[in-house]
Amino acid sequence: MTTTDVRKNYAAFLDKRNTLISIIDRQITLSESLQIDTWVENLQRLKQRVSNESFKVLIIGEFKRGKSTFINAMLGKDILPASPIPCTAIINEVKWGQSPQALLHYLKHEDGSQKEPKNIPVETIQEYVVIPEEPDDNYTNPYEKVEILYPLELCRSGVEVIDSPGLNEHATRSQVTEGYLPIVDAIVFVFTCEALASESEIQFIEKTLKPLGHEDLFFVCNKFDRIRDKEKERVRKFAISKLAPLTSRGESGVFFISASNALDGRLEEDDKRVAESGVLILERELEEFLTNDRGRIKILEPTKELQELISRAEKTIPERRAMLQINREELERRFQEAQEPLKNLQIRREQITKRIDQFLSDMRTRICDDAYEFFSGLDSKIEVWIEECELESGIDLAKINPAPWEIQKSVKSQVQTVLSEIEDYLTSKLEEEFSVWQKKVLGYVDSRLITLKEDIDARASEFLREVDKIRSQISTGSASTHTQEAVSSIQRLFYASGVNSTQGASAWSGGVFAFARNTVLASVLGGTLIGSTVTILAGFAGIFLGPIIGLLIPIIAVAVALAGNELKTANERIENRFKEEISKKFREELSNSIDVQSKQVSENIVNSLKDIKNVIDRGLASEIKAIEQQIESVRKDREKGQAAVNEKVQQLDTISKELNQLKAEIDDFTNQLTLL
Ligand SMILES: Nc1nc2c(ncn2[C@@H]2O[C@H](COP(=O)(O)OP(=O)(O)O)[C@@H](O)[C@H]2O)c(=O)[nH]1
Ligand SMILES: [Mg+2]
Repeated sequence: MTTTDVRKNYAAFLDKRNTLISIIDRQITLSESLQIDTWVENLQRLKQRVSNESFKVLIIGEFKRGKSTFINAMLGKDILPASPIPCTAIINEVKWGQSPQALLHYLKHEDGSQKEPKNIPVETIQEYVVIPEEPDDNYTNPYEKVEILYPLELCRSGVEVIDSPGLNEHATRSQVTEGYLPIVDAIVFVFTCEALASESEIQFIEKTLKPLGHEDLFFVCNKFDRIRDKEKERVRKFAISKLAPLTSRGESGVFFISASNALDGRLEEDDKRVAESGVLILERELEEFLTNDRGRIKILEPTKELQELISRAEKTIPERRAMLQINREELERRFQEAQEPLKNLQIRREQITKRIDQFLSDMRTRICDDAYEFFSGLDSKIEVWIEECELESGIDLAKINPAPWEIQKSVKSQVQTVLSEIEDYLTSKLEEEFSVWQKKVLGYVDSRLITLKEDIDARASEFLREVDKIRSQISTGSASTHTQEAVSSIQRLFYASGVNSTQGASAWSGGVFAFARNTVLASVLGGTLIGSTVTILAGFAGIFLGPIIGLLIPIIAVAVALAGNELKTANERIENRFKEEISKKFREELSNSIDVQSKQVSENIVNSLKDIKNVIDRGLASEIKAIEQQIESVRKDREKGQAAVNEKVQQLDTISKELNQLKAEIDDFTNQLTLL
């Protein structure tokens, strides 16, 4: 199989996307002739969204598994630095660009501000994205990520690849968890065959990836070339037994490849070597998953939305015709009569948004109380954890240089090692504890949101009934009987608001509820929920640990002076003292910050739900505007005189025909999509 075969599905996807865009464009033109600007804006947003759709593939794994090499192999070019020493220091996003370009993004400042990204030559990214070989103590990385734009075939097909440094590092883990897991389409987890499926790797899959809704993982067992032929079968069996149960793809989700052979093969145009590297079958599966599973949703969702917008436009044609044809006095009388109901609509709109505000504020209070209780409960837990903590590293007094001027320095380096071990240990304990709590809270959030949704749905139905009544009153002089809508009232508002209905749905299910893919609401609203964010874990575990190190150094220095010959007992004493001190300090910091922490957590959760209000409000506003713009347009036409009116009536016939035509095309298009 050649590379071109592999890319066929991507091409088919792009074709579909372009077809959809061209239908949207035609609908924009029609809405412009109807002079309903609010529709034009919504359609333009829809078009923007469809045009920007890409497939985001996240590559994760621990250090030196061959992630960067694998990405280079997929791209067929040595773009990312790869090396035997831990190398990538920051996240790299590789995407399509006409000419090579690299944008270096800075980390946000504490006050939330961020410097403009810096444009750097692609050849120099090494200097920025690589950890120095001998970083000094104070080495910190000022960058958030680098965005690499490159004219690569795979990226032209709409694929974006994200390379992450090792998951071994807390900072990377949280950046990946918060920033990328909620938005990526596919995850490739890279292992090395030389040390397959370690405890920490499995933990990350079970504790983080799966709860966030990523069931269909791709597992790559890399460096298969390093395994002796006679052991290959055994390794294969072992990997499958460990990994297949962790992905919904089962055995066919586990791949054995040599990324370096794949890369060299591509660079040397040696098809045989590429084929033997095992990378082709993986690429094909990935492509099928992206274009079929993910791609279908990416096209189908906006298609449904467009269908709804087209039928909305269709409904106004007879209304518009009637308004152009009745006598002038009668029309003005109806417009005047509509003023009061229109004002009432505005009031209803405000009531609905106030209701949502109130709801969110109640929720904030309740979550804050709950968080307070959670944080308070940590105190006794931390004590136990620290007691149970078995250190691998330790303080060895014998290795401490007793020369007075050296003590500080040699103690410091030992303390640092122990401290970072304890930090990792506590961090993972806290993360675990927090994720259990988070699940509980989000369960609560979800159930409250269902209630809110029912409430708003009822109010929205009333609102929309009112909208339809006004429209009919203006065009026919009497209120029509309400026709059954094909979509729910909330859905109609999502469409009218111009936001992605999946975004809307994810707002409902809680921005925080990244595993909302599996929630009740998700099934109520349909669609796959992407674009939600898990913000509440942010920066939580690391905060207490900062100032401890300074406190500990003197303790140890004193102990060293006292230890004399009894080194062994002294060591034990020191370690216990050390743990005690950390535990004390840690709990102290915690109890000082409980207030702030619980406020922060509840604030974060509620903030991520604010979209609900904005989306609904925009939908409500758009419905009102559409009526006003319709009236405005009719008025203008009538002011221009009878000839203009006649012309408009004729134009309406053409528009109506074109709408019919579009509708037929899009039905056809949808059928093709669902047949795929
Ligand atoms: N033998 C062998 N070495 C590999 C393979 N893939 C990567 N490597 C080497 O492993 C080291 C780490 O690779 P890198 O891509 O930087 O790993 P990362 O830290 O996961 O991004 C480099 O020296 C690579 O050349 C492979 O499939 N086979
Ligand atoms: Mg790397």
